[in-house]
Amino acid sequence: MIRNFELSFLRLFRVVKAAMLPSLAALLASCSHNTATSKKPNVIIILADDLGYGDLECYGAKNVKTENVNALAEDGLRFTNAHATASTSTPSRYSLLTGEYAWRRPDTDIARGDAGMIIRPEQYTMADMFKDEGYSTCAIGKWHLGLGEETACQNWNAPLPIALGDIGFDYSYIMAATADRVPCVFIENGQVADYDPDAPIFVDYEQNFPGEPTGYDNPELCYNLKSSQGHCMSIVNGIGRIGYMKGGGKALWKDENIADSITVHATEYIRKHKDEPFFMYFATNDVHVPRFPHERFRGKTNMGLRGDAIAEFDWSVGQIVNTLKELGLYENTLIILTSDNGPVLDDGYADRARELLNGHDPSGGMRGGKYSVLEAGTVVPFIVSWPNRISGGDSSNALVSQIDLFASMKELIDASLPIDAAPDSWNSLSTIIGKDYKDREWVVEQAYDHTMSIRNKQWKYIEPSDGPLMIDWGPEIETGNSNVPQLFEMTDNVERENVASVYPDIAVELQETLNEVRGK
Ligand code: NG6
Ligand code: CA
Repeated sequence: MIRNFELSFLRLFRVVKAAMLPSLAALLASCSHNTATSKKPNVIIILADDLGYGDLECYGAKNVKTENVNALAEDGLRFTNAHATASTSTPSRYSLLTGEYAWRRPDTDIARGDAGMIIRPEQYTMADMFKDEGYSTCAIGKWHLGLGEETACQNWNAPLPIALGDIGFDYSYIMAATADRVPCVFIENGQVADYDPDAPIFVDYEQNFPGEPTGYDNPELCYNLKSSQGHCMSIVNGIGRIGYMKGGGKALWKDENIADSITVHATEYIRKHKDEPFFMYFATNDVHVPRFPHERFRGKTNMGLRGDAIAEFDWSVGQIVNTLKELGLYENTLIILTSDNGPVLDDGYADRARELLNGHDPSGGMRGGKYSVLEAGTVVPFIVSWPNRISGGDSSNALVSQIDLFASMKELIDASLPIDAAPDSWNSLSTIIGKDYKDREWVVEQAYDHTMSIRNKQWKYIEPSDGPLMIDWGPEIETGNSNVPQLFEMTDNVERENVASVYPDIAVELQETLNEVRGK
């Protein structure tokens, strides 16, 4: 553990006390009438993976029942113009947890399973903030932000020298990267959970281990899911993965049990910490590939594995909410349910996601999807519930961004931050909890190839880029790239007609704002 006195000492000096004026948090606390409501709220971020704006019933989906998410939206506030900062996982999650745009750093693209820790112990995270304010903190589920000191140098058979405990999480039970990347084991507090000493774990992203089967050589061993693209290296649980791995034994996960494992760890955590404020980062594997939901969700929808994975996600949400209700914690828990990026259908496994849509539109009518700079890449479901403070049943069309969650949570708990923490995060608590409907001045969006866009409520500008018009390695997704500047009027969140030549001043102004944000 690097977290030591030196760091805390430094932080102590770097800390600047929050504003002189009473904060919204203080005002909220002062108008409460009993201790139950003035107690610091628990905070849970439920972060789905690749869940599109149109994938939930309360956002218009017809082919899947998402009653638990619907109920959360009924009790809270449903946003219709909320953005992730990037249309892929690693940069999106990096921004959310650090309050810094991922594109400010060169090493935040989709991470390998053996990536070294991208957020280093010196960097102040949202979890650090909650911890410093007396919260218990945990991360459960998909991580995808690297582990250990250095890429490709981890010893998976011993405690990792640095892990989530060094960036503010008291407890963690995570998948190192994604379900389609090795190592296919859970890591609990920096070491492999259920470690099997008879099956030491080795991981390599360059070459296979002698004698180990791969999806390339032994496709017949991919009995659970076939690849449609890539995913042909090591085979675990009858599914080909990205990266080579050997060993694992009883520690290897079964994909059909991932939702159960992480959900049980989350509900257990809530029970254990019911008497103290807690912050939980609950990042599901659903609905990322390989989609392989438990058999009790099979056939719940007419959309095959992808639809059934949405049903499984909804179940996880229900388990968390029911546990909170049972313990009397629901009213004073602020839940933010959202997704790391937009939807994709065929993302490298032959799960027939496209063929079985049956009229479903994961992107909710927007253009593009995961990976793209178009709206469906980053406009995500965003539901906020906190019965003590939010009366429920409302929706908000305010333009909001996940980058602002850090500063907004700071306001919520009246925290002090080191001076250089969360540099890109702005406080929008009042909008997030529905006290107002103020739009963010602009949001910046990053595509997989780093094409950037900036939009405000009325206009969206996409920088010129020489990238392809469609993703050129598999998923059938429009990128939004063009070699000329693009400007769209965003009346219904759809990029329809490029009007850059009709309103050149607006295009130039947005490009200048983007340059300023970048050059900051
Ligand atoms: C791509 C993978 C895709 C998914 C994605 C990351 C292939 C062919 N495609 O490279 O399956 O893992 O990376 O998704 O390997 S994310 O949501 O974690 O960013
Ligand atoms: Ca994702």
